[in-house]
Amino acid sequence: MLFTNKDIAQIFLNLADMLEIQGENKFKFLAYRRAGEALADLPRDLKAYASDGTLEDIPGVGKAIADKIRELLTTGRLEFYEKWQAEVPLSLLDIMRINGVGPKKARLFREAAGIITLAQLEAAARAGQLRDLPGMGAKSEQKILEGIAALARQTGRMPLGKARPAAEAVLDRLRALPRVQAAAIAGSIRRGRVTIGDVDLLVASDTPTPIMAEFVTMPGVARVLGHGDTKSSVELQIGLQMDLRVLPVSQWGTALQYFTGSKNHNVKLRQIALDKGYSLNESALSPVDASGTILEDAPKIYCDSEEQVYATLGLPWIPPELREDEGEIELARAGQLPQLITVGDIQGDLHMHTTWSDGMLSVKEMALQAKQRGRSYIVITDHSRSLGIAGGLSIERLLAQQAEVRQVNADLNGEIIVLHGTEMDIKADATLDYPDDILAQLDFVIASLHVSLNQPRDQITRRLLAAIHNPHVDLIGHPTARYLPEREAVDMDFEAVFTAAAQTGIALEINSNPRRLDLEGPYARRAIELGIPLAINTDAHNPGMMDDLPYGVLTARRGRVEARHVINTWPYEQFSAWVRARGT
Ligand code: DGT
Ligand code: CA
Ligand code: CA
Ligand code: ZN
Repeated sequence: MLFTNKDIAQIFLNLADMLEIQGENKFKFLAYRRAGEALADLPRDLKAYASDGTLEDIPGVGKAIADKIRELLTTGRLEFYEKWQAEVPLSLLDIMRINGVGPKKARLFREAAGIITLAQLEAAARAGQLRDLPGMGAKSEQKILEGIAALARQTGRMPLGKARPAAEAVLDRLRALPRVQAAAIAGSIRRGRVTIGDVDLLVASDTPTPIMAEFVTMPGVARVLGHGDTKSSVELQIGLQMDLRVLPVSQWGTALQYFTGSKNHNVKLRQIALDKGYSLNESALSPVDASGTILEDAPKIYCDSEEQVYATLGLPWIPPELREDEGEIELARAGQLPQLITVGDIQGDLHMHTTWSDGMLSVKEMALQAKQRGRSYIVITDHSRSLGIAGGLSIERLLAQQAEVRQVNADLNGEIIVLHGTEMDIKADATLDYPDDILAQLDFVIASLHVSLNQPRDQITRRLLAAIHNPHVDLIGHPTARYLPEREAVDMDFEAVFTAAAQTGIALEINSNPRRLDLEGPYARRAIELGIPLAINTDAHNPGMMDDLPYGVLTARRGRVEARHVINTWPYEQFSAWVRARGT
């Protein structure tokens, strides 16, 4: 049995739930949960860490957890997990996916009513058998049924590119109301996660009532899940849950910090606060005594900015994209936070399509659109000949296109520099779609996977290595080829691919299309650690897609990427010298 990192992560997350249901020591189950979250995000195979002997360098992985990972990798089993499954069936964990049902309720349903599956719970609720259980009632029974229905409607987490515009639209609406002093998106959207569970909105105002009233009645609301003066929740017709909190502007800093998360980052900040004699929550820093009890008479510290929250804890402000408790607090404390890249750093766009293949605009129109958005150079990279469905270019058409690009470039007279390239397919048999003598005539060559994405790991890896080792190829486009939500990343040997990329000096792409965001943050971080150059491109097929650039930059920031790591932040001369040095 072969385990992916995500499989192993899930085992630890399940263990955390199992231990919590059984009322085990909090430190134990939190440790498993923390490890599970860390493992799901790792840029390398756990096998590689195991063979390096570096499992315990992973944040959240100590000796006990490392032993369990090794047991899984070597035997394909984990005795400890099997023992726990005998105590807490996996089907019971499903019950905790219902909104409002945590480990205590799951345990209650099982112990008092023998319920261990969602179906049994639904049947019991319909039969009115839950309302008499301790702490339950007719109303909470109804909530369970609603929760089960909501679960069935849920298609899982929503891509950032869909959730963020929806959140911004609501925020704009709320900002326009009277007496709104501040408004922001918090939660996973602010941190730039690729998929979003629910939207967390914050508004600072001294008049919450009309703001909440607008929120629960605005167009697009399918259901009101809660309506109060400090917190309301709605479910939108597009299947997205939104929470809104309204608070006094004097507490803006603590609230924004708290609701931005992540939870793990906050847990660590709270510990730092305690060490300094404060209890930190969403409204204030409250002085505590040695036992951690809040001193009611001592004055609280209210923070109207996040900077003040971090400063009170002796830290510089930490960019939201880094707040995952993956070492960022230690970096902040040491004064070593990276100078994260910003959208304004991007000068060129190295990947875009025109009507020559499957794009919407001509070469000249794309150039003008890019210029309008402040780009100073672009590369036209249409699809290559074998990609028939996308109108891939034969060699003759590729050369004809080159003549057009040269003409447009001359016409634009330096207003924006337009280069000629290709997004060449890496074919299923690991050959490239154009011969070397043709590639040598192009200004810039991207190679990408588009077909036969379900091939086994060996063959996918072989294809990528073939492209990386071709001296004419400058960039691997969207390296894992994932396409949210329907297509997962290809199965590849990251270690081999990244090692080869580091050796040949080829660049890897962070594709800004919100359905791709590929490479994702943890991989981008690994790439720069190995000295691999990156490029953040839009892959625009129409002018609107050029506006996706912020998603790519957000993803890069999650990977701790700085402008200097990204070849299209460089001025044209520097970029062009880099390409020439690669021998294209
Ligand atoms: P999501 O919604 O799954 O994409 O992820 P988040 O991070 O937006 O999580 P969410 O919506 O549950 O909570 C928003 C933030 O609020 C979270 O990042 C940190 C904070 N928060 C929520 N619940 C807790 C909690 O129980 N403890 C702590 N420390 N923070 C919490
Ligand atoms: Ca959220
Ligand atoms: Ca939330
Ligand atoms: Zn493309």
